[in-house]
Formats: sequence, structure tokens, C-alpha cells
Amino acid sequence: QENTLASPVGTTLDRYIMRKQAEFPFATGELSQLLRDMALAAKIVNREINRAGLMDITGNYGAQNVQGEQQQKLDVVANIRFIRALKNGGEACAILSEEDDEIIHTGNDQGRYVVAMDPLDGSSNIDVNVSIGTIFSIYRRVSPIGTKATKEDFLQGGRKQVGAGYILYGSSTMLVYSTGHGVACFTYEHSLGEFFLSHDGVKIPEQGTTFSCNEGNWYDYPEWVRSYLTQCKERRYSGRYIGSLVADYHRNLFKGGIYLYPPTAKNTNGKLRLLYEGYPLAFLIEQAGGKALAGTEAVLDIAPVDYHQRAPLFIGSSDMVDDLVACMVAEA
Ligand code: AHM
Ligand code: MG
Repeated sequence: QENTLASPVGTTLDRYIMRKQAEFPFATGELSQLLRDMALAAKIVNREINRAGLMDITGNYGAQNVQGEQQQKLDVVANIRFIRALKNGGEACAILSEEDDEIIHTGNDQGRYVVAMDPLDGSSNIDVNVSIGTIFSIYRRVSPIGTKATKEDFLQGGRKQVGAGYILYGSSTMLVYSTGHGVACFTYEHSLGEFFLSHDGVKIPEQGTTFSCNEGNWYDYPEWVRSYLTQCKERRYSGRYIGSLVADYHRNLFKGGIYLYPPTAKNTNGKLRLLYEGYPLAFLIEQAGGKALAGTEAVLDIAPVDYHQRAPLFIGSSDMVDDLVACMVAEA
């Protein structure tokens, strides 16, 4: 089915969040505020990304700019911006970031939520003006309010997410999120500085004809992944791989398709990180009617053991994921 333009036209992210919150009279509004904090940081990061080309002219990471200040890489800048927004916001008591080994305590011990994020994914694409993204995942803490967050707050498992989303810095900047009641997509209007609802109740087409993976790893893929990819080619499906997870995922979400980061002999868990890449994107895809597997298991059912653990990812249109599973079963 087609994802049509949402109505009413002209709904800002803030208004949408407010309207949604009104549907849940017992909600405290903190999750809503947290989403607004993420959106604010996204606007700032978006601005920094737009200037990235100019940064190259004025000096790279490690170099000093004309003011004599140390310039920082964009992924470091993004990390700082999101952390700062969440600290200022007050709803998140701790943050797990791809950029930091350990969790970051925000100082808001009264906060009810924790956030796991990849502040700027696809960082190898920054230098060449290719789309990049931010991915985030939200949990309600399990540790007592008023104390410091613990590892258990982050290792609850994908099904315990209360919200997840991403920001795509592409030809348009978009924020896509879900709090478990469908997927909404907002497009940033630069001149107004606002995110506007562009698609509500986003559903991924059940059937897709696009596969996205790094085929350079072909000889390291399991045999069943190769049979599946061969089948895609026999059916004359399209191969599309940007190498920016959020961008590949976003295209597949709207047009149908599958994204694969399989295990290899060397990296038996693939490359992508479970807590801030696999879980949030799997949460969104299930909300959009698609599927996400890490092999035989649903991504959301994998038990987390560590902050930065990796997991294979097969995610997208349900028919394509089913065909992949058929190849796996046939080989077993
Ligand atoms: P990163 O978190 O270091 O940026 O790595 C994640 C990225 C994804 O955006 C992308 O899909 C994948 O790595 C590409 O990996 P590869 O170059 O192995 O195909
Ligand atoms: Mg990443």
C-alpha cells in the first residue's frame, strides 16, 4: 500500500506530540519532552552537517580553525549535542552512546528514562556528502528513581523499548519515530526551523524488490545468504547500497526492500550494534508491519548481554525476510 501524505497538513512535531499525549491521560509528558529534546538536538546537528563541506575548507579534525579553536569531527560534535540536549531536558537519567564505552550519567537522577543512541551513523560517508543518520532507543528505567542508572536499565531487551527513532540527514532532513502506536515521519523545514508531519501510520510495503548489503563481503557470507541473494538476482531485483544504515533503511521502509548485515566467519555477529542500531530499527520495522531477524531469532528477542554487542541484521519487507528464512531453512 502507498504511504500517502498525512493530514492534517501543517502539523508540527510539537503539536503532534501534544495531540498524542492527550490520548494517554495518565502519561506524565516526560517521554514527549524527551522526544522534543531529541528533535532540538537534531536541528543543531543538522546545521553542523550542512556546514561540513565548509569545515573541510577551514580545517579538519585536530586542526585549528581561524578562531584558534580546536575543530571536532562531526560524530563527536553530534554526540556532544545529543548528550547536552538530554542533560538539559532532564527526562533521561543516563545515556549509552556508540561514541562512549561506558554509560553517561546525565545528573538527572529523577529522570525516568534512559536513551541508547548512535549519534551519527555512517560516519565514513560524512566526508563525501552522502546521507547519514542518528538512531535512538528509549527505555523506562528499572532502577529506582532518584538513584544512579544501572546496566540493567540498558539491558532490558528490545521488547522493552518504549520508543525508538532515527533522524536522516539526507536531501531532506527527516525524523521518524514510534512510541509503539505506529510510525510517524516528520520533515524538517529549514526556513521555519520546524519538523512537519509528512507521513503518519507509515507501513512498509509487504513485498519489496530491492536488496541492500555490502556484496564485497560475498565470499564471507553464509551459503544461505548467498543463495538468497542469487535468488534476488534471478528475479532481477535491484541492488541498492548506500552504506549508511539509516539511509538504506529509510528507502526500504518507504519503497519496500531488505537490508542485510549477515554474520561472517570472522565477525560471527556481523557488524551492527544491537542496542542502538538493531533494536531501534527492529522496533520501528515491526511497528511498520515489516520483520527484523538476527538469524532464526527476531532481533527484538535477542537477550542483551553487553552495551556494545553486535548482532546480524536482516530487516525489511516481510515477504523478503520470509524468502530469506526459506533459504536458511533449506540449507539447515
Ligand atoms: P558505523 O557505526 O561505524 O558508522 O558503522 C555502521 C555502518 C552502517 O551505517 C552501514 O550500513 C554499515 O556500517 C556499512 O558497513 P560496510 O562498510 O561493512 O558495508
Ligand atoms: Mg553506527
